[in-house]
Amino acid sequence: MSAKLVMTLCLVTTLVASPLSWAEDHVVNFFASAFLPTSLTIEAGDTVTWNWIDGDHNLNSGIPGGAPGTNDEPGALFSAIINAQNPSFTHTFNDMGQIIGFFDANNPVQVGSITVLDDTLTFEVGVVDNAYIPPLIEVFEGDRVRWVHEPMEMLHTVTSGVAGGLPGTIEEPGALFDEESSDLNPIFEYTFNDPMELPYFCIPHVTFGMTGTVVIQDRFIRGDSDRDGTLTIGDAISSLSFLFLGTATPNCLDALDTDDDGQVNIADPVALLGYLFTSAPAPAMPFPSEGPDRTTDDLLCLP
Ligand SMILES: [Cu+2]
Repeated sequence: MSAKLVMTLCLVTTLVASPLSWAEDHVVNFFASAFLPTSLTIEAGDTVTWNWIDGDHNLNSGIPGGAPGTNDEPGALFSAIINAQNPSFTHTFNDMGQIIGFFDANNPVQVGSITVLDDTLTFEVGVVDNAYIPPLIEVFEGDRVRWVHEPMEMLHTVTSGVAGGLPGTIEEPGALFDEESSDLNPIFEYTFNDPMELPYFCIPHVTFGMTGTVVIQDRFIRGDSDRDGTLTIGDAISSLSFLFLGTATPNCLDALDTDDDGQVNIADPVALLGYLFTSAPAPAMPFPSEGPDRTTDDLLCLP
């Protein structure tokens, strides 16, 4: 079996495959006294290129007279002269969930906007009966968790770390948060931006086992087994090595699950090679950009 695979791989390797890049480029055309389109919806990591067609333009991010210190401030994120000599300008948008304005300072009635989509979610955990329900929650970086105190329930805390956790580590009590959960403070929400496995506990009731865990997973590209940001034959080789040569278990098994069936097996590198070298379908989401896997399975993506 594995000898055949190696032969197949050797054959396939002789085909020259250039790494593919997944971020999309969107184009705005600058005419003499207008640009088109005036609004765009893109994903984080995408680029927008402003292209000169005619006229003399002074492209600025923001809105005319926008508040200083905000993204509305003219030129806060980018500014560029666009004319016959400087016919194009490209900017990459990396921050999710924002609406970024742009306008032509030479003709400030010309305004446009770019919406960068947000694919994060908010999860809820109940605080009731000396327990966090559910006690284990798996999210992706950028997601929020909201702890909701049941009315009339006794006072609890939502405290990151473990009781007696080592100072200076993520287990130190309150290193990230230490909030009262009570009728006076019924909702505590926290945004998780760093992948990790985070324990937390209730100070008054930890001895009754009132503890919980938030697993914050890394965003990934499906099929990108070696986590280098592009899909190449190297990803198939890395999957096959794990499956058949006994190399270490990757931290992000989710990325290996090309066909998103919740299992990592030979079908995954086969699907990947099929996509790269034949007309087989592309991997399921998250693809082609990095993102969370919202389908339910047992595979995790840890950093
Ligand atoms: Cu408690």
